[in-house]
Amino acid sequence: MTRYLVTSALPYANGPIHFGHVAGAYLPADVYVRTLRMLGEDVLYVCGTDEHGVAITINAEKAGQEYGEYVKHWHADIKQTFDELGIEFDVFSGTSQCAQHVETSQEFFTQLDANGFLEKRTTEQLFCPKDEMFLADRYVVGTCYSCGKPGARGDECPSCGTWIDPLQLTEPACKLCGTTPERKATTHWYLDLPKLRDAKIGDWIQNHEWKPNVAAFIQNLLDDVPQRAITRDMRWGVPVPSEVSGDEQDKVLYVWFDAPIGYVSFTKELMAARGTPDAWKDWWQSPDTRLVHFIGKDNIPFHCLVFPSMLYGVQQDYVMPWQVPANEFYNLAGGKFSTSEGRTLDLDTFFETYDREVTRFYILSTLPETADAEFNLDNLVTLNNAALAGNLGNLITRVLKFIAKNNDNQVPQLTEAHREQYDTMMLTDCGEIGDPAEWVTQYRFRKAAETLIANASVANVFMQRTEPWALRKTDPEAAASALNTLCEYIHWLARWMVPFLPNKAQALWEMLGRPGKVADQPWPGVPQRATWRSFEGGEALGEPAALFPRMDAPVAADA
Ligand code: B3M
Ligand code: ZN
Repeated sequence: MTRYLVTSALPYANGPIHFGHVAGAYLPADVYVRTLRMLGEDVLYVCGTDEHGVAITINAEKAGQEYGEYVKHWHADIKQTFDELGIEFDVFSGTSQCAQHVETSQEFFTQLDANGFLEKRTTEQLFCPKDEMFLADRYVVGTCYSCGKPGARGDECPSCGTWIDPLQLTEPACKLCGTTPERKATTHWYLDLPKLRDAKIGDWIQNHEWKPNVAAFIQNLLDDVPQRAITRDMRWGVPVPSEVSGDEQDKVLYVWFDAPIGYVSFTKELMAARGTPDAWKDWWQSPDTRLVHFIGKDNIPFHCLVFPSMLYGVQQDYVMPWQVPANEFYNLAGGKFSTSEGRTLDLDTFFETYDREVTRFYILSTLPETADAEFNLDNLVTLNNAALAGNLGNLITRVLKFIAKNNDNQVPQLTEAHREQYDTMMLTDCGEIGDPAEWVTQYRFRKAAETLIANASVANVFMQRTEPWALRKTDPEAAASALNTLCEYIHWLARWMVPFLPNKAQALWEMLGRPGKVADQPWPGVPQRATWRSFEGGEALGEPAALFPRMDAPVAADA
């Protein structure tokens, strides 16, 4: 049994989550976690909202809300969407709410400082004389010095992605009042990334095996690593520890410094709630842990360079990331999903019409694993009607309804004389049966979903070849044996479905008359002739129902 510590990027508590986020970092992680659990691995899945930073304070101010109240609202909204999509964490906390977060973040700061990886410097920063505040990050806007486009912010240029030095912006302005800022001296702490690179992280990054699209990104990351300021002049955030800040009370840790530490503090919170407060160390400070960060590609520098540097720099035996399965972007009909630009779907209305698990399966089938991909409602309907209703659902409904009607809803008998013939037909002759888990563990979720459907096709071929409803009239024993074989195979499908369609899998499990939770079953792998059967015949089945109703083509207004 291997220990897997799985995280998904902490969503900002700054607006609703959309399918772009879901496809990037959450759904794949949930499928991965569910699969590993059935494979018998020891898994912890940690997430929560990212609640600090200037993007949040600006929007809370606009909404006229207290920061704490604002982030709690979005925390609950985001959590609800995850619940609706069946994305289940062991802990879903928040960086301003977790009781362990301030202390843990301050400890990282203090240790990095003690180990010589922080540098304190007084420099000039942009200050708005009207609002009487330093303009951290997004509080300043201007023209990008790299691509020349307007709309660059003090942290990043949205047009070209450059990390911005606000002092170099052309025509800087205060985001709040438009005033041209002045320069004023202030003291900040910088994470010495060049030093950390030379001490260890550079070699580690270069020798580590990354997912191919991540490896391509990483090549450029090391050449030009700057020191990064990790403190800000503002009040919302984790305060800079008072031993170092002295009388400077208005400084907090930069949101990107404290956010990844959330993975650690949320684990501490969970273990404290379980009554084993020290158990977090078994996960974070054990060399055997496989730490896996699911993220969108824009978060690669932080998860492959900055956070590993912090984990190493505190010198407390923290584990390094094992894999960082980053996805490309998932778009909505040709453009980015964007809540601020109104390019999004209202999920409450959406889920009134579209089944949540079908949506989940569709997103998995179109994940942006190696290239950008897109959510398209017509394709969702087509996938439902062909792969789910037409293939998987058709098989299940036809077999189980037929048995309910004609065999008193009991598993038909397998006659010894037909066993070998039907084993061979189902397991060998009707098509290749693959193991979806083999793809999941390689982060190939689209392939995994395809494999599930391909496995259902095998049984559909078997059903067409044996035609039990016709065969029943000429050879009832053969027909019963064929139906028994189909029940057996559907019993495999129910377990293969769990990571992708957890609630439908459970419903199917109950239709098969099986007790308990199908998710608690061990992962079945691929059926082996000698051991694959479990129904003797005569077992009572549950009530059959259609799992995947056909959908109508979307009306234009939906799309
Ligand atoms: N809050 C999410 C984003 O960049 C950011 C991730 C933090 S992970 C530690 O969309
Ligand atoms: Zn730019």
